[in-house]
Amino acid sequence: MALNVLALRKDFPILERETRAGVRVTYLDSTATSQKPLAVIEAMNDFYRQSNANIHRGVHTLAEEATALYEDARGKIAKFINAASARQIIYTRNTTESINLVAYSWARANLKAGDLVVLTEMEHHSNLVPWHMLAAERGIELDFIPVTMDGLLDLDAYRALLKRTPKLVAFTQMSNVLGTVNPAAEIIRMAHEAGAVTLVDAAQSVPHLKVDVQELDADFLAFSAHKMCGPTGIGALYGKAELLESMPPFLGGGDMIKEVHLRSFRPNTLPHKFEAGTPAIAEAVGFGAAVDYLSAIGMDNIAAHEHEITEYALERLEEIPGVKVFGPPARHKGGVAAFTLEGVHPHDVAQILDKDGIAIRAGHHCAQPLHEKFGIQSTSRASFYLYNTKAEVDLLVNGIYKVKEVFA
Ligand code: 7TS
Repeated sequence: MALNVLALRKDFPILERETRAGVRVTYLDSTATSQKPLAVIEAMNDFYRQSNANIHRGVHTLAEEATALYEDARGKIAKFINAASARQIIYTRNTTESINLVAYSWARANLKAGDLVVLTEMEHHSNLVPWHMLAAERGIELDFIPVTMDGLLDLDAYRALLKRTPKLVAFTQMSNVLGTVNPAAEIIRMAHEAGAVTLVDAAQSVPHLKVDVQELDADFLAFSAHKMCGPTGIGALYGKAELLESMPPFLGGGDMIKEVHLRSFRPNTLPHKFEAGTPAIAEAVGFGAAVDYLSAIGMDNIAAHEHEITEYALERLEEIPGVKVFGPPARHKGGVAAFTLEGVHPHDVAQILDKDGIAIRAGHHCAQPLHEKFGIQSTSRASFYLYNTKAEVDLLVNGIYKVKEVFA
């Protein structure tokens, strides 16, 4: 079913906004964060107007209501990624915190000096730096699945890395720069055959593709609400129950305990063991509303729409003399187009486009090693979501021609 994009755009009040007089925003930066539909804004607003109280610690009506809303949202998120149980969804602040939770809790309990962790060359800094920190602290070794010049993972090189029996394979399901959608199920199957645990950075996949954690057989999977029409300040870590149960707590404090004495404590059961302190309650409610919103539209419909826009965008961008788009062809790719324009700094491209209300990002997009691999410092990046149209791609392309005129 084709999306009725013009109708659903009305769900996003910010898309009506003018960034300067008479210039309506063309938002092409959803890879950084998505816009939020009214359903999410109103769910959070209603929570504060109607049900606000702290959770898990009151018997009064508001506390019970707030707890139920917080836990209902967890159930929705579990169902959205087909987790077997809501206990396997840990609320965190974002993907970054989810990955750090695995690095601090699972990895510190299970990895020792000399153990190998396999990452890829296309990782976001949030799936690199926690492992650098552990390497410095513990002496674990890191190695990387190379990225080919076409922007794909080199699976033969991966096969060779697996012979060194890594303990963990942690990789992004979709690159935030190249847009590459990696063959996650295959990567996980190969890791398991070699005896490794897997961690999927799903920050860019869960918002855009149907992700089924049981079908993938992922051990851990991390994502953020803010990239999937939900609020900032909340994300999730999915984990296999036996792994999460065997792991020590991450942060200590209220809510994550069963009992506390002056000299000891007993941790709580899942998922509370990993949720210390008052969490982001209204944000959890907003996260649940975002999942409802995306589910009602259908992830397959969203993915098909984005594919159509991306195919069109790549075709139009590649027509522009001096433009080089990075990453694989559209069939291997989500809605991301990172590019360079010959003779013009990526920041200048973004700044000039902003004058026409076109919002794209420029920089290394927190994937500096990937840019180094391609011998560049930065790119301009347009990214697409369910609310973007081909007309917006045309605005982008016309804008780039204007940039060329400025620098001619
Ligand atoms: N992993 C990937 C693949 C990402 O794209 C991002 C954010 C993260 C992890 C971290 O997510 P966070 O919610 O914890 O910040 N990516 C981007 C981006 O491309 N531009 O801004 C943020």
